[in-house]
Amino acid sequence: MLDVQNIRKDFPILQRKVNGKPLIYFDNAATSQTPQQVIDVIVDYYTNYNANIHRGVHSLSQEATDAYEQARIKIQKHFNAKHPHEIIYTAGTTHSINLVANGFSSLLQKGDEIIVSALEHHSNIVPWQMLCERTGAILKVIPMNENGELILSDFDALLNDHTKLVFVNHISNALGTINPIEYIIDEAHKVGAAVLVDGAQSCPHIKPDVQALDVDFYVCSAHKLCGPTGVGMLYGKEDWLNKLPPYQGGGEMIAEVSFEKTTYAALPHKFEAGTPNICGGIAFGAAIDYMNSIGFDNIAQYEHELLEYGTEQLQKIEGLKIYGTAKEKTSVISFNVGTIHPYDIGTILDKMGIAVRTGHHCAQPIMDFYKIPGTVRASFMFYNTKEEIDTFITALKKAVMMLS
Ligand code: 7TS
Repeated sequence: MLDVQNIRKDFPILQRKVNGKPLIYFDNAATSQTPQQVIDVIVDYYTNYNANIHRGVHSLSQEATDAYEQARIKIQKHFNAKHPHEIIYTAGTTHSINLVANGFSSLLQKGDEIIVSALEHHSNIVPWQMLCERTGAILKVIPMNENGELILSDFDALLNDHTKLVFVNHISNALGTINPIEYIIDEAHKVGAAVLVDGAQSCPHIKPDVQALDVDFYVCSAHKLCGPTGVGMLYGKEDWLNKLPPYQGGGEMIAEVSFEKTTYAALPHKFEAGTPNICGGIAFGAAIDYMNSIGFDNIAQYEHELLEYGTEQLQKIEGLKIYGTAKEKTSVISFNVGTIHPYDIGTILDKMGIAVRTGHHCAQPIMDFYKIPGTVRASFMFYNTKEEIDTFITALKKAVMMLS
């Protein structure tokens, strides 16, 4: 059982008012809030040991390097990667995906096939389209059903000897569907394809074991799991990371440079050109510590209760339709009420201190599937409460009355 009232005290932002009303933050799928424990780590870094890493003999530089590399080990242990050098710091999920897509440019040939799912965020569609343009590879899509679940028999039918890569998110940001990644990874491996799992939405709810999953690449952003923005990670199996060429050239990623020839640094530095987000990396580690102190089983159980309660209450509102009713889903509820535009609902809710996301959620193909311009999306995190859901429902009813 979570002591939610105590947990809420860790998040200073939850004390503030918005438009004169206590903030109710239901936009967690876009970004999560930051606990004091992580804020303290950020303040401590800039107050006491801000310095560039891996290049100074002085104490500050060594302290910063140690903290940054310790955080990498925390991330490695959390995701159960075999080696710390299989964890590449990036600016976030989008950066991680682009790094892999860019690397595959030199490994693919015309006619090779890449499979993505119908449930992807734009960041897991566009880089692969760009890769196809560069290489002549062909993009195929696993379709979804009305509930927002992938149709696995169609996935099976898409796989063949030409399939080189499969990309799928672990959890859909627009609908909350939890995808059967174990099955997808196993089947893709049977035809020799590599699999990248986009964990942007799963990392705050599930603790994945990348070795048990046998996944080739797993990516996520720190800001989704109570860490800062502008930092994330790419996990890649050592063999794959060695095969991929560097993404960006610059300092830190080289072994030796001359005008005739440059050799690259070993993993992970080969992919970490330039001065990184040092403080962000350290705070990413602190965020993982924080999430683990709460416990992922506790988080999943409590958020599931919020999902069930929220769904039940929303379904009582006349004309409300929920998009995404997969059997396996996380605490994301996407909906519309009648023909009211989602943006109008979001604007009125904001006046009442309630933050939800409205629009296509960077997943336009999903909106096209349902033939809608967008949805209102409420996404819950372990620091939200049933009382907040009650206030949200009352506010939503008011908004619907005003707009009908
Ligand atoms: N993949 C998924 C599944 C996501 O939900 C997001 C962000 C990304 C990739 C991109 O992550 P970034 O950290 O690189 O931006 N999703 C959302 C969202 O649902 N609302 O705002 C951002």
